[in-house]
Amino acid sequence: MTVANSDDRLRVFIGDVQGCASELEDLLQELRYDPARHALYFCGDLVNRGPRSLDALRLARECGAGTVLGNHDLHLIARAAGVRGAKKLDTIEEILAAPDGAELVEWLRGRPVLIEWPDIVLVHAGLHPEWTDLGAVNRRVAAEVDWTGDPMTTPDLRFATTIRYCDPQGKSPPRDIARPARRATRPGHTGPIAPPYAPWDAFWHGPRTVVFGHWAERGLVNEENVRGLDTGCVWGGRLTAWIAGEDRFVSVPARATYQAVE
Ligand SMILES: [Mn+2]
Repeated sequence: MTVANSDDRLRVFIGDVQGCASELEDLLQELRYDPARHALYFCGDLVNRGPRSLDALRLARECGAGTVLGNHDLHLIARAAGVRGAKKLDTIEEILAAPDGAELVEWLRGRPVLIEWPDIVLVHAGLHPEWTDLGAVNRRVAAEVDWTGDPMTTPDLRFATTIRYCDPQGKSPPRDIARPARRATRPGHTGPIAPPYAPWDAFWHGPRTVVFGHWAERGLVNEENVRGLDTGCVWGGRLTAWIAGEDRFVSVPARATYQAVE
């Protein structure tokens, strides 16, 4: 979906919440969030692994926030549809059991893969190097995805919500280097990777700025035409916002380490 410029509010983009609703409340306070002045946009993965996924989902929806789908959101949708079982670290049972759970999942299912403006593109994980017409990607996904099955079988949806490294044709590297061991990476390091593979954004040359999440191991990314906002709150890091109009980051620390770094 393309958002018109008729909204004068400051666009505030928020990284992967993953059920860290307390930190989201802290961040909104730190931002002095005012719905009349700020339009909120989430990078996806509102839920899972953290302690308050139900509250995070409710809060995002109540704020009227723009949100793109993340892999954990898709996991919740697939579990609600009964086509996937629980994973060991899942913390989304409270949503499935909540009186408004079905409604919240329905809301999530209506979120796009990409949100674009004349100057910014929002996506959970990354953009395929060969995508030129991003509106067409949203339309293709909407036409192809079967919500009664596993949405991850839709190739464009899978790419946009999971990619880290790829080659210039968008091909992923072998699995063993796609996701290097967590201990092998530090913030600012992108792991053992060799050409032709590179972080997907190596193939993005602007002019629009892409805002994304998903890559906590990489940490904050502040490069030309790219802003990466997953600073690993659920792992005991921080929850980060980027105020686009001021090109400024605001973040708050995690109140706890909710998931241990392996
Ligand atoms: Mn993710």
